[in-house]
Amino acid sequence: MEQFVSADTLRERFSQAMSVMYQQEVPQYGTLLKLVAQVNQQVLAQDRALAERLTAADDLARLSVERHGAIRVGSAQELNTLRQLFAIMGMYPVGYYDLAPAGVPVHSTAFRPLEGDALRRNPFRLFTSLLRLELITEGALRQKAASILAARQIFTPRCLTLIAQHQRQGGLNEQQADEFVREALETFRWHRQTTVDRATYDALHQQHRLIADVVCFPGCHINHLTPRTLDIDRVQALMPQHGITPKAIIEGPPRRCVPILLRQTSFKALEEAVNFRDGSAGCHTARFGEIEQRGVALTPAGRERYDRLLAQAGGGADNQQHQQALAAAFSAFPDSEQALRQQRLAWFEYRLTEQGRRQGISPHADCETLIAQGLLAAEPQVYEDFLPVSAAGIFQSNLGAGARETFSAGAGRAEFEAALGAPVTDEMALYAARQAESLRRCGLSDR
Ligand code: OOG
Ligand code: NI
Repeated sequence: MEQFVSADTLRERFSQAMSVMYQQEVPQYGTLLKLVAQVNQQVLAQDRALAERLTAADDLARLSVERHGAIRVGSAQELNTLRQLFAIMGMYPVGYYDLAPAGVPVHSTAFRPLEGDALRRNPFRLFTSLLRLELITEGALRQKAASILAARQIFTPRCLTLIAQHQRQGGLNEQQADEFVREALETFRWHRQTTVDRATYDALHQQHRLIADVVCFPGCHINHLTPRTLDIDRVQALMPQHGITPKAIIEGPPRRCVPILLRQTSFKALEEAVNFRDGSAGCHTARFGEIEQRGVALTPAGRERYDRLLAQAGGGADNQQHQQALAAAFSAFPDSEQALRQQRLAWFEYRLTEQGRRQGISPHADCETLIAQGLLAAEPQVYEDFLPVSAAGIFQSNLGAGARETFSAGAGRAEFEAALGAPVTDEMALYAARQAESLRRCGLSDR
C-alpha cells in the first residue's frame, strides 16, 4: 500500500510555504517577525521559569512558527471548497463569528486542528470570512459583485484534481503532497492585477472597503499572518522604532498574572500599487501583520464575565489609557489558577502526579484537595479560538476612519453553515471534552 503524508505534515509544510511567500510579498511582515523573535529571546533570557516550561512542553522550537492567518471569500462555493482543502491539512471549521453587528459585513469561522496532539505539532489556523453580499444595499451593484464572483475560479485546476484524488484514495503520497502545497498556495497569492475596471473598483470600495478587497481580485490573498509573542506590550511599544505603525490599541483582555483568552495587535495595512483592467493604476490597502499572545480558555461562565467586563471598561483614547481602563475593570476577574478552577471560570487539563499514580486516589475526591496533597496537577488549556470584538477591532483598524455603519442580519449561522456545507464545531464542547477526558484518565468522575 502507498504511504500517505500525514495531515499534520501537510499543514506544517503549507504554513511554512505561506510564511515564506508572505515575507516576500510584504517585507514589513519580515521586519515584524524579527522584532518578535528579538523580544521573545529577551523575555526568555529574563524569565528562566518560562524558558524551562516552554522547553519541557517542547514548545521552544515552535515558538517562532505562525499561529494564524486570515482570508476573506466571496461565495458559498469558494467557502465550501476551502473546507475540503483545509480538511486535507487537518483543519476543520470551529466557531461561528458574526461581525455584522460590529460594522463588518462578514461572518467567519476558524479552520484549525481539533486535537491536542495536532495543535502541539503545528497549531496553524485560518480565520476565514465570508462576505455578506446581501448587505450591499444597492441592487445593481450587488448583482454586479455577485456576477464577478461567480465568474472567478480561485483554485487552480490541479488543486481541485488533488482534492478529489485525496477524497478518493484517502491521502496523498509524497509527490502529490508537494504538488498539493504548491498548488494550494496559489489561491492565497497576492495579485497586483485586479479583475475589474477602475469605476467598478471605486463603486464597490465606496460601499465598503472590504467588498472591493474580496470582489476585485482573482484570488483570496492572505491578508495577514500572526506569530506568537511572549510579551505583546513590549512589541507594541517597540514597533515605531522599527518603522512599523501599530494599530492604536491592543485588543482583548489586559495583561494578567494568569493570561486569559487572546491578546492581539497588528500594524496598519499597507498601501499597495494595483493595476485596473482599463489600464489605469491605483492602490489598495488590505494587507498587514499581526501578533498574538494566548492564555487560558474560559468556560461559558468565564466568557460571560469577560464579555461583561470588556463592555464595562469601554475604550481609552490611546493604548495606555485603554489598558488602564481594562485593568481596572478586570480587577473583578479572579487572577490565580486556583480561583479560576474553583469558580469554574476556565478550562484545565488534569493529570496524576508521580505520587498520585503510586498512591492512587479515590474517584470522588475533591480536585483542589488532591492538588494540595500533590497527587493531582492541573494545566490551563490554551484558548485556541478567536474573539469577535477583537476581530472586529483588527478589521476596523484597517478600514480607515470612515463611518461605522452597523449591519443587522438574522439567521447568520444557519446561512453560513449552508454555504460551508457542514456545521461548525462548537469550541466550548472541545474544551469541555478535553477537561472531562483528562479527569476520566485520572480515574476521577467529571464534575
Ligand atoms: C480578519 C481579522 C480578524 C483576528 O485575529 O481576530 C483576525 C481579517 O482582517 O480578515 O484576524
Ligand atoms: Ni488575525
